[in-house]
Amino acid sequence: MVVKLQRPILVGGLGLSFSLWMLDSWHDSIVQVGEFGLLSALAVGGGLWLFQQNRPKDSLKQLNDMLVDRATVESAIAKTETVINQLAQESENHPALQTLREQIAQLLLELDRQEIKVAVTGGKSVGKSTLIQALKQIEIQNLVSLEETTPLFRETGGNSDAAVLAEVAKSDFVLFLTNGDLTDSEFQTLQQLKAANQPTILVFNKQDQYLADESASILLSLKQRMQGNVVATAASPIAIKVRKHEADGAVQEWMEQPTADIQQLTQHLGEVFAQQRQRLVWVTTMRKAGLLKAEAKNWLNGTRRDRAIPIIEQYQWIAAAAAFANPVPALDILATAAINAQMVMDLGNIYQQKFSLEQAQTVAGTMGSLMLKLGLVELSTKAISTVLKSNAVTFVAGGVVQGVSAAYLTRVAGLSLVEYFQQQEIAIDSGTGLNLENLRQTLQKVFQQNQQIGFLQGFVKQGVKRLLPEVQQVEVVGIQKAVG
Ligand SMILES: Nc1nc2c(ncn2[C@@H]2O[C@H](COP(=O)(O)OP(=O)(O)O)[C@@H](O)[C@H]2O)c(=O)[nH]1
Ligand SMILES: [Mg+2]
Repeated sequence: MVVKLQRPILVGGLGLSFSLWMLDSWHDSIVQVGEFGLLSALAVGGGLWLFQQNRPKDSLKQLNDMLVDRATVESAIAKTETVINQLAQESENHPALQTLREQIAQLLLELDRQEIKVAVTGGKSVGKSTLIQALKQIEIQNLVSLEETTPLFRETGGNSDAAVLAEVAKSDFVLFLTNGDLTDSEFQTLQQLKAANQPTILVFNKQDQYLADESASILLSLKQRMQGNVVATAASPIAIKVRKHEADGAVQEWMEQPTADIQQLTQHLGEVFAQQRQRLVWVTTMRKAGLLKAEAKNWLNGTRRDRAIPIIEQYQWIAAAAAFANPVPALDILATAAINAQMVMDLGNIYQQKFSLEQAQTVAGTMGSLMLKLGLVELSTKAISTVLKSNAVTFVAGGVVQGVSAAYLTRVAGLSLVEYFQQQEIAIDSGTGLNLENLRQTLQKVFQQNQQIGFLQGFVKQGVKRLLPEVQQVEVVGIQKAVG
């Protein structure tokens, strides 16, 4: 302890950056000092104000960095409303409309919400309930509600963490509890919260379970990982044995429960809530508007997809028939039949991406050369002929490979366009500026999704049935014979 206590005295004589660096570790030693009840007795003196400045300001800073004001939130809500209105326009009686509209009305009211909602989360038994009890006893501030989530990181139930986080997303401030060094999943969850713009502070609870040195070094490493945004607490410190020696030599012993050590936390919360109450609510409302917009867009994409799939299927069989009737070398399939500019236009229409015929032809051409470059044409014709040969079909009529391949490539192209359009902002018209890199990735992804052998077998069967209905019958008869 003595060694550590010398640090503050050093600070004054060192360069600023070094002292700032020192502050972190210095803070830790103060915490320990506090534990031993010596703080007041020490000549920390003039340095103390520096220590005060080193309170975990980072969730405050984090909030200040979130450039959000009332107007920004209102405009986010308006954007969400646009998507909902678009859904109403395209699917008048959509079952989700009512709740979406109720939620958007709610968001406008939320802007003036007074009560701050704090979510207390973390793994099982980290002390969430205990901390809430302790905080309630000293009443951090009025108009604050504390809510404990179900524990994170339980092995059972795959997506239960996602459900917890969805719940947490509705709160204004998150206390994330841990009892020591962060596990990988704890760290990842904290990153997720950060990415979601959720003001959070990491609470290192049960620090009493460690020796002072240990807990100081844990706190230091937590701070390094969390850019300082950490406080240490002991919501319910272990009872300690007190021994009293009487004058007559008798010894009395009893257990004493130390009071909760949550002062760092309450001070921090006090500052955050005093300075940032309004902003906290805005940030939350902004997040909720974003989530609601995503939900509305999801529904919208769903209804659009329902209209897009039959169109793709239609073009798929047109392409199949054309390539079957007029077989060309496999690699030329694209050029002749597969990606129809008219399909690009039809799909674009569904997704409010208007193309002129000329633009659609460019898109079709671009997709064709991308598919060729990515090797998708070769891969699929090979896969399709393999499936055809291994099928019960004993002969493969000329043109079948070409026909089925054309259908398959049309499908991949159509689904890729759907996927690509889905990612676009709603209500931004013009489909001119095609993001090629994005399209390339989408094509690859969709191709891989439709590459499974099971899918290909089904697709080939369907194609054969379309192109050669009589072969299908032969095949069926053949199977029946084999069974009989
Ligand atoms: N030593 C110690 N134990 C604690 C502390 N906080 C909570 N506990 C104990 O940890 C256990 C789990 O606490 P609980 O609040 O139920 O955890 P929850 O599952 O996160 O709600 C209980 O036995 C608490 O008494 C603390 O700061 N120090
Ligand atoms: Mg609990």
